[in-house]
Amino acid sequence: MADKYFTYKGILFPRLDYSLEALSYVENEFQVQNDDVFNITYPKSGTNWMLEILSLIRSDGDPGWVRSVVNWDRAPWVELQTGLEAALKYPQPRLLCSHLPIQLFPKSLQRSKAKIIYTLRCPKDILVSLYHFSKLLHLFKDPGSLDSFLEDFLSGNVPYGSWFDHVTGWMGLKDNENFFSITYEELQQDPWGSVRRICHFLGKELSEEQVAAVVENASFQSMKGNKMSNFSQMPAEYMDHQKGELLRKGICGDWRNHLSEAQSQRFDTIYQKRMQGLGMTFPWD
Ligand code: PPS
Repeated sequence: MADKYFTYKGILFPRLDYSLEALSYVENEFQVQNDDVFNITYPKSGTNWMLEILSLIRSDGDPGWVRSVVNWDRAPWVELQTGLEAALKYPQPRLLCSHLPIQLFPKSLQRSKAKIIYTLRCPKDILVSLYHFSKLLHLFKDPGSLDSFLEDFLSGNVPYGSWFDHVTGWMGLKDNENFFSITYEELQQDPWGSVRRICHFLGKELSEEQVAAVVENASFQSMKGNKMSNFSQMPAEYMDHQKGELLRKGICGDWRNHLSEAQSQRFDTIYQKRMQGLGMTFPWD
């Protein structure tokens, strides 16, 4: 663990492309602008799907931008060293991504009218997705057995910390008019309605044809076939392309194919304990 990760304020981060200096700069000095749009997620919640949807909304459904510019340049991750450099050079209005828990997010958010889109996903599906991705992404430690990874996940002993803390922290903003939350499950169930709701939040109305173009060009198959969106351009230093892909299955409920009854029950016990105070229900409850 010690070799691949370091700790910043109690949260694990990969050493590759992250640093204490960049994280501290992002938290304390990065200036959020009123016209920034942030795509915020806990890892494996549908970040890249939402990035694609937001890119396509910005280009009125025209796929030209998503087919010509790689996704991490369209919406850089501010906490990555390379992403921070790109974010600082990005012309306004910026489209940015982050997996940061709220307590490490730029403090300047409090003084801004920036829009936050927070995407959530069934945490058991996140666990499974993260387990597979950890085997190919060199930034992450090999996950070991699913049993031990389950315990790491439940205790927040994974990069970006606890899913429970992340969701509890960000959902604390749910009554803020500049905050919009949506689930991966809603995107799957009603992509057209979801895109319309996102457009409405952004104050950008698209025609029915444009909404359909956003949905079509952000579909799993379209993204899988788009080298600007499927991470195939990611250098081998970061990812072992022989071992798998970012766009793995793209379905809801894959955890049922991986977790044993005992593992699922163990998850449920912790989930109920950690989520009962939030007073919210989700599609996977
Ligand atoms: S990351 O690495 O944290 O930024 O990953 P993230 O993009 O958040 O999540 C990756 C999972 O999202 C799935 N995905 C999609 N599902 C449906 N439709 C579309 N268009 C789509 N794009 C990405 C991707 O397949 C990962 O989920 P799993 O369950 O591993 O397949």
